[in-house]
Amino acid sequence: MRTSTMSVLFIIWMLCTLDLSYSAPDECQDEIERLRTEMKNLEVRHSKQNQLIQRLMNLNQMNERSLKESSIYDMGDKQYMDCAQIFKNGSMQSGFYMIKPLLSPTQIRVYCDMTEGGGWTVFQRRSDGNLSFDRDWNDYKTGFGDMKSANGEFWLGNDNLHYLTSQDDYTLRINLEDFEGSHRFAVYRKFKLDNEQNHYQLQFGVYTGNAGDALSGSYHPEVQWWASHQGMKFSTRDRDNDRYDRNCAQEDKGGWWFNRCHSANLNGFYYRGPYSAVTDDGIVWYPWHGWWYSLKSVQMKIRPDIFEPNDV
Ligand SMILES: [Ca+2]
Repeated sequence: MRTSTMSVLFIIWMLCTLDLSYSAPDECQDEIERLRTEMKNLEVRHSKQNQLIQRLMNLNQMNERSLKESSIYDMGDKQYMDCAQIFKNGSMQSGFYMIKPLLSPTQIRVYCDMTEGGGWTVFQRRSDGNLSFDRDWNDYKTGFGDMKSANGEFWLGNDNLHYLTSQDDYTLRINLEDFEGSHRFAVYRKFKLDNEQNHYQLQFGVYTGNAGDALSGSYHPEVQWWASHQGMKFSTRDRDNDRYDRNCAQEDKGGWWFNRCHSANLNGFYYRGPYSAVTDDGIVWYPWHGWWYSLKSVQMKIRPDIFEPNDV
């Protein structure tokens, strides 16, 4: 379109110069101006159309990705004990899968995160504050939340976490994001939950990462006696197993392995960044942003300590 307009412009200019057909120079000049304007308009339209095409292509890619990640994959009759086994079997797409941990009486639906090396069974996600995590013992026992959307918020359930972590040594990875777009992570080896009779008591091993070691409180040895979550029992607003004379879960608005009370409260109330409240009840990871900053998103996931994707 542009080339043909330019060609016409050139021909008219030649005719004007040679004065073969246009007797009046003004008419000739007018025609050149008109064509120049038309050419500019066409260029603007062309550029706008290109931008629109690019936006549509981006949107299409996003939709495809979101659809894939919220897909529920049917693995047939074969049973898998976790997402690591599914990954090793060749399924490398993140999404929902059915697994059956050895001790579990039934199959359970889990979100498998096949990024960051793959094979992660996700057991907690906070992403937008749509879901309240201020829930009772039974909800935390069985699990709750959105197990259909790619970015839904949920808790997989303490029974399921117990089943999963008693069949192997598992590594816990916690991914954190703040409202300024920064990302940090914390990794703990040998993450394990005891059973309900023992109040889902928490155990974990060595820390690595760049978010700070909130779970053990090693960032500040003097606070460990009241802030460490090592060996703590799980508490909810209706089941107080903490070491505090009042009820941490009630005051801090979520179920967790409270001490007196915490330096990590990832099931806390969804504020947006800095907050003020009676207690430090936000989504807190103390060594990174302190007690008075509530994080934007959290993902907690596990994978066997020894994970070699090629070892099928
Ligand atoms: Ca108490």
